Amino acid sequence: MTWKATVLTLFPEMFPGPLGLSLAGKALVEGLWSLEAIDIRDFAKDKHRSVDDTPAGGGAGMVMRVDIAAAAIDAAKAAAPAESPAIYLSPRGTPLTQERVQALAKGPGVILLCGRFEGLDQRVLDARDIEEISIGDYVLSGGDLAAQVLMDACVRLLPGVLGNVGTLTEESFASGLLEYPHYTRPRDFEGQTIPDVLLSGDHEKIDKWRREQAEEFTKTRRPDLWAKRGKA
Ligand code: 58G
Repeated sequence: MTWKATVLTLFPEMFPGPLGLSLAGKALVEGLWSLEAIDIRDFAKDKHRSVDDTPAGGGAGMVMRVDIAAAAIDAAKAAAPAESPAIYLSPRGTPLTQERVQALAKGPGVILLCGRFEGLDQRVLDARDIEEISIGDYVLSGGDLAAQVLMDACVRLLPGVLGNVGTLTEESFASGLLEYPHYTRPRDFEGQTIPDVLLSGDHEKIDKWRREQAEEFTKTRRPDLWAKRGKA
């Protein structure tokens, strides 16, 4: 069974989008993963095919209806591999981490519910065992781009997609440090040269320099990561 992303969206034409290109796109064509975009509007009941309604308690904007979302989730669960977790992309969710991405990539796939409007009726999350995940502390106009970010992070880890070149990068992130800086030719760019140590051929010195650079970047840019390095 190949890893499958089952996406519930009001804009199925957004998929595969960028995931149809480059490494993910090649892997999709090769059958290393699969994607099914299901149109939430197909589960609307009235002749206008409406999926949203005004918020209880008043306020601006519209809310995605619980009955429509629940029917869409039920259809996705039937179309997805057994044990695929259902995820709602939301700024209120648990922050997505590389560790969670690794776990999702090892599983059978994901069901991704993409919200629009002001969000989803709360009751569907509780009624259908849906996990909430956030890709960062900002608000998007729809969950679709967040779903694509999550899928991209998973797909590049699937066997055969990136080969082994990803492994070291993953380990470096898993170790809790940011990546060291990279260089390639030319040796001199507008007076900025490649650090001599990288041209020395001394791999012990190079490893030490890279580790120091990674630590320095992490300390200054991500004190939160630096504070919990080595833990967990
Ligand atoms: C406030 C506004 C709450 C995921 C909109 C919920 C989805 C950010 C992320 C929403 C998203 C993220 C409707 C549009 C969810 C709904 C969606 N924004 N940070 N927007 O992962």
